[in-house]
Amino acid sequence: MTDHTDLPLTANHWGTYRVRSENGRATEMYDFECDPDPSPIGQGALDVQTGPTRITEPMIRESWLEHGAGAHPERRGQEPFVAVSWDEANRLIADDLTRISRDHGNQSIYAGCYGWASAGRFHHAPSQLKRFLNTVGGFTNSFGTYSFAAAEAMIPHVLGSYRDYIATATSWESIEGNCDLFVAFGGVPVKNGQIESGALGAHVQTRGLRAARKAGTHFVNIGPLRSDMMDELGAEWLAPAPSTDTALLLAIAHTLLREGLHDTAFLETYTTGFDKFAAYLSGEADDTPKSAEWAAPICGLSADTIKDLTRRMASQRTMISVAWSLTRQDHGEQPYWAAITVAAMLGQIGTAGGGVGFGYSAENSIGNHFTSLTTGSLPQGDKPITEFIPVARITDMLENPGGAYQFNGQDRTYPDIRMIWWAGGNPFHHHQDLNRMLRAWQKPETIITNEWCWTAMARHSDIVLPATTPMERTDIAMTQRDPYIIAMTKVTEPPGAARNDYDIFAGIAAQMGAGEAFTEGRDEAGWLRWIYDITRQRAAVELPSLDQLREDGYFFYPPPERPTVMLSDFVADPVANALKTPSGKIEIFSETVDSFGYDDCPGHPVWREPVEWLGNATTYPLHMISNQPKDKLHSQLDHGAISRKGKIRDREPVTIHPDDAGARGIAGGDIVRLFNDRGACLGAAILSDSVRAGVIQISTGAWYDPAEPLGLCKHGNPNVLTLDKGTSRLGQGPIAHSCLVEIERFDGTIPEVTAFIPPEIRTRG
Ligand SMILES: Nc1nc2c(c(=O)[nH]1)N[C@H]1C(S)=C(S)[C@@H](COP(=O)(O)OP(=O)(O)OC[C@H]3O[C@@H](n4cnc5c(=O)[nH]c(N)nc54)[C@H](O)[C@@H]3O)O[C@H]1N2
Ligand SMILES: Nc1nc2c(c(=O)[nH]1)N[C@H]1C(S)=C(S)[C@@H](COP(=O)(O)OP(=O)(O)OC[C@H]3O[C@@H](n4cnc5c(=O)[nH]c(N)nc54)[C@H](O)[C@@H]3O)O[C@H]1N2
Ligand SMILES: [Mo]
Repeated sequence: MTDHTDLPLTANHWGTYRVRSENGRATEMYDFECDPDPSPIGQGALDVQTGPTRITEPMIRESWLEHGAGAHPERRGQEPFVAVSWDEANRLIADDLTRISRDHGNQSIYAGCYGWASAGRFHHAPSQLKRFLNTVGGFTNSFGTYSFAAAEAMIPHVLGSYRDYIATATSWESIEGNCDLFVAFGGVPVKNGQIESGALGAHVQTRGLRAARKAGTHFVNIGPLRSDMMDELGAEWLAPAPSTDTALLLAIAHTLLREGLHDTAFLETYTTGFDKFAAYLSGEADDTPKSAEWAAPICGLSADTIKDLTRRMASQRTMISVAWSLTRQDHGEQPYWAAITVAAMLGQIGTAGGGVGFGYSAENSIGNHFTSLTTGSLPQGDKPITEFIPVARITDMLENPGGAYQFNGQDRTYPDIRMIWWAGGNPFHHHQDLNRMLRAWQKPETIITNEWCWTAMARHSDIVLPATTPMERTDIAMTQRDPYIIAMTKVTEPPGAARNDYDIFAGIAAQMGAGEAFTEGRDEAGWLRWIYDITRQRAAVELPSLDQLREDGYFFYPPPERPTVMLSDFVADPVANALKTPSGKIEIFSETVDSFGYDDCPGHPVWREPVEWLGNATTYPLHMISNQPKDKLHSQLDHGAISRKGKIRDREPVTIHPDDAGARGIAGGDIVRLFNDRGACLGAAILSDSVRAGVIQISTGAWYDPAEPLGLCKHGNPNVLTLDKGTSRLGQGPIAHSCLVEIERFDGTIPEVTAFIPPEIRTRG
């Protein structure tokens, strides 16, 4: 193997790479020498650094420029843009911000700005935007993530924190040789473990899985896709109907209770409220015992299968993994609460290889062995405004200014939004029911986006500010959940007038007389030093100087000597290490949650029928799973070579069970139309029995590509079909995975995919 260790490093959420550049352009990327299992996703970045999809000048939508803010909002996404200078863009933005702030107050500016942006501690676009707006009066923020909003609201009531237990998942080293039975709801999808938010040095998921298997762990993959578990693990596959995991977990709990297989000593010492939950399980509370016989028709598994699995879980060291996807379904709070409860009944929480884990391989850190390091970051400044919405309630907010809603025990009202500003995210990728969102999109007077490429979000904005990519800037990649600290090097020049997000905001701040407040007199180098110094002060071992880090390229932050076991401190001493819950214990019944009085999320785990699932499927008989793509991160690099290679006839592949395809006359490679009352999209059929009958799978990430008739995406973005509704009043999380559709062969003239052709751009003569 050729040695490329003399080349500079760059990093992104999918890994670290060495980059060769010629004449100021990146030409070649090589896998990082410390990574035993590098991801190909990064290679997709090379061919799109320049070219037609790249935005190289500030752009303003024609009507907005000619007639001012609020002009013809219905033309967003259809009208040409006019290229302008930075001076003009800065002046127009400064004037409009001043106007909106004066006339409507800064809470009318929505900059919740959810999105993954790029790795690099300083050039993190959403942090830059939020800091900037805080220096000029503030904005309405968002709370939580699309990844697991339901758990972020729910689990603090149960375990005292959710994030703490994401960061301390029992590591693969503890599972290897200790875990007999690994029961994975949603599998252990190594396609997802390619990613770590904020970058990673070494991919460890396949190695961890293989080591566990070799040491004797038996894997059970519970979910709609056989491919959620590597074939070589020889996993048993159980495929309940999607969105019914809670019923299955309740039946496991019921069986444990009825057969006396539960650990009463553990429940007594470490939990509270089991009696109330037991009354629900046994049917004492509502006349419905949550038995295996009860769950069998709901899940589509036999009662014997459920009981057999339960007995095996009780007789061996068992790890329960619950994929993050389980939170992105209707009542997504429940599967997590129920899984923690079952793990508590098994009494193995805190033991090596036993207990519960939140989403093994959802990202590379889950199961990785590392010491948490709270790194420095760009300060967001004082917050003049504390208004927020739960992140996935954006359309509700736009439709309903002043409208009342509930969230995690709070009675709240939606602000009246006049301006939206996004940097580092793409709601046309991430949000549900895009046709509904598009209608609401007409509400704001001004929509501004910082982007480097012509995503649907950029196209549907009034003002587009051209940003840089990681290879075009100097930074430090480091995160709390990966042991590698990477010195990112600028290896190429930004094209045209593209600027770092930092410089974009510094320019507008200067225009508004807030330049000094935003920059504090620091440039990129100054902030990097500032952020790194703070990180060094917080580190448990001496970190190299910044100059030394740059010379070495990276630093490996030593992991703890002993493998991590989640909640082992609490189990060793539940008094000294009490949880941050009201009782200090695991709350199987939560007085707090009960006091909210929500019937869609009462005081203990419950089964509530999802709004859409196979159990109520009539007009639209198929359950659509729109999971994470294996060849990109969300919509990022969909225009790059790696993602485009995965498409069939330019469309996103749709996996269908051969029986479902046969019944509809669909053959492999056919262009198909997926539809329901909310919208439709095209895709290309793959027939496979690795998907459960009655379920179709289409990954997210195809750039939204609307066509006439309105409501159709030509390319395959599943979010034209998904339902936009909160998980419950507690979490208000997104429910993308609870969605019914129908599918048919598309026999019409197949429209060209135009998502990668930029909008019309006019230059002023
Ligand atoms: N149907 C369905 N929908 C889903 C999901 C699902 O499972 N099913 N999953 C959900 C989940 S878990 C998530 S996390 C979301 C993800 O949703 P997002 O995080 O919004 O998706 P990304 O495509 O990562 O968007 C990041 C954007 O930032 C831009 N960007 C990158 N670097 C920079 C930079 O330095 N500066 C600027 N200005 N821009 C930059 C990229 O070009 C990209 O357009 O999607 C959610 N949506
Ligand atoms: N390559 C790649 N990796 C990624 C990402 C990416 O975009 N690309 N995104 C990252 C992000 S932001 C996140 S949040 C994580 C998300 O991690 P996850 O939430 O785990 O991701 P998904 O791929 O949506 O879901 C995993 C599997 O859960 C199964 N599943 C869906 N619904 C159900 C259900 O009701 N019951 C059961 N038992 N199983 C179900 C599906 O078969 C699916 O393949 O992935 C991260 N990793
Ligand atoms: Mo996510």
